[in-house]
Amino acid sequence: MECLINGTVRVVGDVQNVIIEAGQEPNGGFEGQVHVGSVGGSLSLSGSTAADRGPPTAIVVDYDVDGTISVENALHRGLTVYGAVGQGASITLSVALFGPVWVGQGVHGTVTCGTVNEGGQLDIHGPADGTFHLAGVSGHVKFWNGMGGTLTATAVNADGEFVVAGSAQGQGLTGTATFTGNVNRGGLIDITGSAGLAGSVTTANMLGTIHVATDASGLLSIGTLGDPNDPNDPNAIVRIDGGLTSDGHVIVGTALRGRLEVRGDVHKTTVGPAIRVGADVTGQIRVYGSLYDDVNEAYEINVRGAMPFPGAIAIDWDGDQESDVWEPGAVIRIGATSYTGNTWQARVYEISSCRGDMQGDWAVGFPDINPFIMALNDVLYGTSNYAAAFPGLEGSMAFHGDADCSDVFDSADINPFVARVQTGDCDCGEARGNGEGADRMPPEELAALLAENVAPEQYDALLAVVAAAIDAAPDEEMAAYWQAVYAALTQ
Ligand SMILES: [Ca+2]
Ligand SMILES: [Ca+2]
Ligand SMILES: [Ca+2]
Ligand SMILES: [Ca+2]
Repeated sequence: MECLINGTVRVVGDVQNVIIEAGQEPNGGFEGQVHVGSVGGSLSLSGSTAADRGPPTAIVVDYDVDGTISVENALHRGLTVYGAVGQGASITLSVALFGPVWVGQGVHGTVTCGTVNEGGQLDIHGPADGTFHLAGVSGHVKFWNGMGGTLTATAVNADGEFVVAGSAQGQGLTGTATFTGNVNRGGLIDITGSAGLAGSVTTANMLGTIHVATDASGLLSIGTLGDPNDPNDPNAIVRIDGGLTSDGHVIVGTALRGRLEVRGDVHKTTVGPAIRVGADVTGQIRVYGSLYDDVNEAYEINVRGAMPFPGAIAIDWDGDQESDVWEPGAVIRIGATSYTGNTWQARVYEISSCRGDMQGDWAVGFPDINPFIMALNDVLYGTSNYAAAFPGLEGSMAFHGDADCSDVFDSADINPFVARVQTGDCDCGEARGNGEGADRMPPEELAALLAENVAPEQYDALLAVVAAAIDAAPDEEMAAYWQAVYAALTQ
């Protein structure tokens, strides 16, 4: 069958061969609709589908595609397949996608698509164990029931979304997805199905967001993480809400300048270190849970470069949880140095369980005064100087600053903090952490101690904190005490 049409072609049975010739935008384009039962042969639009003309959906297939559908120019309007794209079958959208493409019952064959433009949408429902070739993603691509096939694409651009969802157990990214280009700023790869990242995702440089809503038991491999012009890029985020389980591992080929967050645990693998970075870390690796030892591996986290400031790695990043541990035997290797436990001087942290320990050495004392003043000042005045000065510790700042164990870090913690500095007491519990039990030093002595341990540029912050202590004093005696401290500091 060969015809030129301006209206609707409706074929109730199986289409064997249909060629529709249409002009190209802006002068021509296919303005009608092809509505068929199933496609056993080939259905081809040799031009583009005209934008803003004709019915919203250019091609409708009520059942399966077992042959080929091709659009040799841009698809401005929709393509709907209510059935499946069978094994050996194909849909080829040669140039670009501006409208919605919807497949209801899975893809076992091949889908090839030019750039998915802003407003363009590719939705695949049902099993997707076929082959997918996409150009750049500036619109939305969503696999509703997992992706178990092979996908190649170029970049994910700003506002582009590549989503692998799932509605049942075992659905997630179980196949391989390879992005030969970058995930650009504002671009998103989102794996929300319950199987998580069980297959692999490979990208070039990553400046946007990769999110895995459950565990990662497969491979996430990216080129550089973060903006090459920004050593510490807080907007390039790889976030795994679960753990790195089974053989789950993350490889950053060169520098890590953004954030790598594992919100669960880093478990044993059989495939080498769970986290590997090929060059320097100047961003952050945040493990919210535990770092477990893999007895078969020398290192659990391996950074081949160095970790200059502000690079940081923190285990139990979000604050001390007793069940979250850096397991003995687990090793973080940076360059030629192996770390086997908390090493605050190198910003390799197992987050401290010590209240008042603001710089991460698992003790509370004079060195904590300066960071405490800085942190409380941030809380009171909305600045973020502590996060900048102590990268890796901002997630646990409120825990450590909460010297009175009230679950809130505020001015009421000043007094108990000063008591802890004097006694070295780290713990919460009965008759502890409330500042009692420490002999209060004379206000002039405390003022001298504070002044001595606070950096000159922090002096105003110190005065603000002492003023806050006056306001927060529980009684007149304490208020008078802090007024005397303030007077001594401002003499
Ligand atoms: Ca090991
Ligand atoms: Ca934790
Ligand atoms: Ca300390
Ligand atoms: Ca508190």
